[in-house]
Amino acid sequence: MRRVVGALILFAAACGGEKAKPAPAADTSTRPAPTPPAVTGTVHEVKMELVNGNYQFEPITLTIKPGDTVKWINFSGGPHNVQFKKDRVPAGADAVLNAAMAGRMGDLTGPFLIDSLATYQVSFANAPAGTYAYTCQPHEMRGMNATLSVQP
Ligand SMILES: [Cu+2]
Repeated sequence: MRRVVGALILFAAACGGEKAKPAPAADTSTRPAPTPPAVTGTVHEVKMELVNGNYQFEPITLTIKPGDTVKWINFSGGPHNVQFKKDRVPAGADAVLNAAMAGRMGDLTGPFLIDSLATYQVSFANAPAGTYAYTCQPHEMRGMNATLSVQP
């Protein structure tokens, strides 16, 4: 048994480095884990990154189907977050988004992603079709803005 555990540790160490996933949170007693949002539909990844001095979402535009999930990844230059622009989302989207955004810091505002490769997922189940503009609060003035469209 001990040998097996040792092999697993070696394996984990060998795989360390980029894209290392955090170990499964077996210990939930030390801090309250936010309720993981339900993943629905296709998962679309959007990087949050700093490239050549530019803070950006990549891709900067994205088209998804109703019910898909968008997963933002703190790739570089964080902390980042996702804040939808209240006056630039479809009518009726506010309530759906606020319900779908775990750990919100405010209206339509996701938490800061601090750890490298930390992710934040939002399900667009029941979200109305249309274009959603969003920004990263820390870097809004640096032009870190993007849109996604929900198209049936
Ligand atoms: Cu940012």
